[in-house]
Amino acid sequence: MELYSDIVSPPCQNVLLVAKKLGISLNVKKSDINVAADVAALTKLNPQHTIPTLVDDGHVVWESYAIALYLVQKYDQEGVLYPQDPKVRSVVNQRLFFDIGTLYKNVLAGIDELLANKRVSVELERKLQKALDLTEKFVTERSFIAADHLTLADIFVLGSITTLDWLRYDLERYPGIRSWVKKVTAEFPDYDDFYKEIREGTKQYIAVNCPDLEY
Ligand SMILES: N[C@@H](CCC(=O)N[C@@H](CS)C(=O)NCC(=O)O)C(=O)O
Repeated sequence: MELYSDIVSPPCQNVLLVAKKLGISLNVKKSDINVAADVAALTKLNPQHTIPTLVDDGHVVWESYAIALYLVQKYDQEGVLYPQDPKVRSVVNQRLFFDIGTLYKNVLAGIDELLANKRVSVELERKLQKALDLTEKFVTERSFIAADHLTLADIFVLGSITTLDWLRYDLERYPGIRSWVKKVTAEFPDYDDFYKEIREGTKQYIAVNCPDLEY
């Protein structure tokens, strides 16, 4: 399976972590969304030309949440990352939809504002705080964010929290999130190297594409 990906992209990071946890090796094709040739190659597969894009024996899947669901349906027969119990699964789904529609959405909006106006508006700061207050509640209700073990929801919400690095967001007032991050990342033996790769890739990306931003 090929994954068109760039480590700088949070949705790609999430899919890479899902694959790691499932023990699947993906043939990663580095795809830079600012390079015309890469975008042209990607557009042939995915008219939305977004990364991550997965190709499995000619079958193309994009949208990171859809890719993750495809991978668990194919490789997680026991339903570890995506539990089969409808009630537990509904909590995983709720957290995933919360992530795409609220948490990650506001993190991304914060980055957009920072890039456009050099600061995050008070209104967005308030929305972000509300999303993080909810996240703090979710991660302290159970051992992990949606169950008593790691699920897809932990991986995707971790991606959003990691992306807060772009905003140099201080998580001081969220002790639950900070200890949950340690617990989730401990589930990946090579997470430190993975995080280093994210930081280095993002630093380079910012130096080229948004040099005014401190990271
Ligand atoms: N909702 C999508 C977002 C994917 C996305 O927008 N990826 C960005 C990089 S982080 C991208 O490919 N942008 C290029 C484009 O939109 O042309 C997902 O979760 O996969």
